[in-house]
Amino acid sequence: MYRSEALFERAKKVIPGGVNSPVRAFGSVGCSPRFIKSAAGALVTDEDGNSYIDYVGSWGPMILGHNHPAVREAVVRAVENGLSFGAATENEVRMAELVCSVFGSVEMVRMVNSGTEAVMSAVRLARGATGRDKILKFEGCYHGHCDSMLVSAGSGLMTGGVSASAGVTRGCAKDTLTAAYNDLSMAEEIFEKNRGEIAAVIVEPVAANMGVVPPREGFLSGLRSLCDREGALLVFDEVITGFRLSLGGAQERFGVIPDLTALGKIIGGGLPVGAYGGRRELMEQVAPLGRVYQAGTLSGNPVAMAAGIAQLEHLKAHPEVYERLESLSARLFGGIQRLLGGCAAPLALNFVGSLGSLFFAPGPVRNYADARRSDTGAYARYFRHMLSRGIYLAPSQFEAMFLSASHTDEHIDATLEAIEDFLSKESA
Ligand code: HOZ
Repeated sequence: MYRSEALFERAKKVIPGGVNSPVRAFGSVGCSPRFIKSAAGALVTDEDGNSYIDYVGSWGPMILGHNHPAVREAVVRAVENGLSFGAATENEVRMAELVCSVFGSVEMVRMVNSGTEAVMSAVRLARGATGRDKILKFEGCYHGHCDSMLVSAGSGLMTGGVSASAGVTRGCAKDTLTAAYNDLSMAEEIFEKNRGEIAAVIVEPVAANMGVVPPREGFLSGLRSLCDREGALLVFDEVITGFRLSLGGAQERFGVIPDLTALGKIIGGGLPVGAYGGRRELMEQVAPLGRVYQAGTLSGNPVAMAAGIAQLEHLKAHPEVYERLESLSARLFGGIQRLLGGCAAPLALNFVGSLGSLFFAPGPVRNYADARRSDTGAYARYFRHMLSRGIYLAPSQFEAMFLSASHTDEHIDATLEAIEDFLSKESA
């Protein structure tokens, strides 16, 4: 038995499903998860010594590649000074200054420990600031696992074939309204029916948890105008897009400015960090200045701050990282597009910058209903074929492919070759 398989058997006895986050269980791709021992650059290596070209990148944060020396060295230096103080530190100030300097819409920011916490806190702040209860979210967008966001959610819920989690009270779910992604008129109708009751619209500016679904022209700016007209706040969940689609996130790339921004993953350089921020007068409503309570012993943890600062400073000092990501994206996704041109199977490719998804569905894929038409059995075959060729993709149709600055043209060409072989095998 392979070591990964043996570990999975042991894990299943003591961890629900053998994993600490559902998608990792490989449940929808028909094989058992690879247990990862180490990672460097664009490669991950499993417990059996197999190395793979990695397109998961820890689900986003490894924008520079795994174990980047600048980040690793900053962590080692920080560890020498202690692990957690539960007290204010200079690095928290540096981190906040850094985030405010790259996100034009963020004048003040609060550090938390994950994207889930960032969203949960931003939603609470939106409710506290507006005195309204309801939140509008979009089907298939995933905003972490706080109760109010587990309604029509993407990511692992889609893989598991459900759209809502058990354990969320009806009372909580009734305040979460949902519209189809990219459907501005549906959002407008919902506002009409709930006039004066919606605190905020929360959206992934590029949806990346039902596979990647870009916003239609005018969708994000339409949401901005709608929120302004209705006195609601616009919250961008940039946990995946922040610092990735450009240094200033999707809001910079698309030129639409939210009231509040939730950040996660990338901001920790690989350690558990999230953050939420926005305009000063909103953020001043957070305790201890205001009446919206949010706290955490490990928030602003010194080791996590050191990792995050190192990664963000590197990104800020090296704008060529973004040029590189765009050129890798053109090579990979342009290459896949060309392969699809010669292929009769119903496949659709969506991508924005260094994020993309190949859907085993007839295109276009513009929302949850379109994504749901995917042939997940075909994705599972594709996943296993790619894994056998040394390429590690997201173990679900409904997640993204993440490029890092450590991928090379050779990695991309090997990936394209494996995809081409898969497509010709499937059509034979
Ligand atoms: N929900 C995450 C992807 N959108 C997966 C997290 C993980 O398994 O680490």
